[in-house]
Amino acid sequence: PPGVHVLDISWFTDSMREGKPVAVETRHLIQDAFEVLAENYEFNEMDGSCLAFRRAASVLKSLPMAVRSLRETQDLPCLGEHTKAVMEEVLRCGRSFEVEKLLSDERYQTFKLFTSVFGVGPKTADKWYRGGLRSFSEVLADRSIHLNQMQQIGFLHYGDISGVVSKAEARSLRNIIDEAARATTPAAKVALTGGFCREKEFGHDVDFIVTTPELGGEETLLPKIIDELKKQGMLLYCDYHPSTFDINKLPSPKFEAMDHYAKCFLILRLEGSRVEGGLHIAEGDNRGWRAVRVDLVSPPVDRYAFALLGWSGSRQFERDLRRFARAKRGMLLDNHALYDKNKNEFLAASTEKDIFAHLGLEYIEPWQRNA
Ligand code: TTP
Ligand code: MN
Ligand code: MN
Ligand code: MN
Repeated sequence: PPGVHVLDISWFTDSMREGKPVAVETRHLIQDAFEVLAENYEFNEMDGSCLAFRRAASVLKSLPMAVRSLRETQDLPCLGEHTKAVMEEVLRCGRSFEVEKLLSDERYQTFKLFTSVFGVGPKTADKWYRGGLRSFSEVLADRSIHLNQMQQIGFLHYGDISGVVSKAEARSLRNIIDEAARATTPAAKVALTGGFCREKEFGHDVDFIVTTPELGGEETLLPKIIDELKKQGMLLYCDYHPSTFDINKLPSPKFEAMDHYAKCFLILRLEGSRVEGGLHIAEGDNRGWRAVRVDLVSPPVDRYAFALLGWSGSRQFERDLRRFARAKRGMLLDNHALYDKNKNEFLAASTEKDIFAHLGLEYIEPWQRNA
């Protein structure tokens, strides 16, 4: 009803008690429809429209109950004409014809397939699609195509990497990274971040922040850990990016989503684990191991809180937090720092709680950040 705030759940719970029928399924139908549309905009590199649908999906996700009529959404933020039209269709017909058309669209299907390969983005997918290619076998048979190392490894381990990573696997990897870090740098600290620190059951990779208590100690940390993993025969692929972080260059004119810390995107061989029902293109099936994606980032210890908040995600939560900081507080937040434009100064923080406090927000735990 008018005047009900998006976060006020009493109205929804009241209608539940009155026993009104609630289409729980509809909620997923709408969110899935939004995701397909967002994805298609991503394929077409229409970032604005893509974000609009992701944001709308995130607003619906934040509601305690499914939306039952368009009228209920009139006070919700971030819902535009197009999103509302899709919603109305799903509420009325149980499906969206625009989405169904996309799902059976050859271009959408092919982009979805190609971009599911590690190292293949919309640009490469577009090139292959325009070259008339529609399947992996066509791509792999085409002699005019040069696959870079990332894409080669992406095809090689396709079945494993496109499968989900479980919590148990994340735990094993935590021990492995812990040991590799401490074997080379006894004082090293390892923290689980990304989706698994938000207590998600499954992920597409496992993310860690590693640092040392002493400033500067982080500079050699990642290369050492990578060497150690290699020595143990676990390293299948490593894309290492040295730090480009320069404290004197803050604030950057445009606070960015990507950060300047040393980081590596890895594919590790995890023993005693396998992907159920994975589609293996180039590997035998009788293995006692699987390939798994791992990200490591190593900020200097005095930047730790900002790096942790940035890497804890979700991406949508990060976007919204930054937008809130800018629009409502006149502050710039990124993975490196918080800058107060009113006072023209940086605000120091040694914990995530400090950052929430600077922003005048109640602290919320990572599992509450699954926007
Ligand atoms: P992801 O690992 O992509 O996402 P996720 O862990 O939330 O979900 P999943 O892996 O299960 O799909 O990214 C984790 C966070 O790291 C995300 O909030 C964005 C952030 N990030 C950066 O801040 N800088 C970077 O360079 C990268 C690669 C990620
Ligand atoms: Mn992740
Ligand atoms: Mn992801
Ligand atoms: Mn990641």
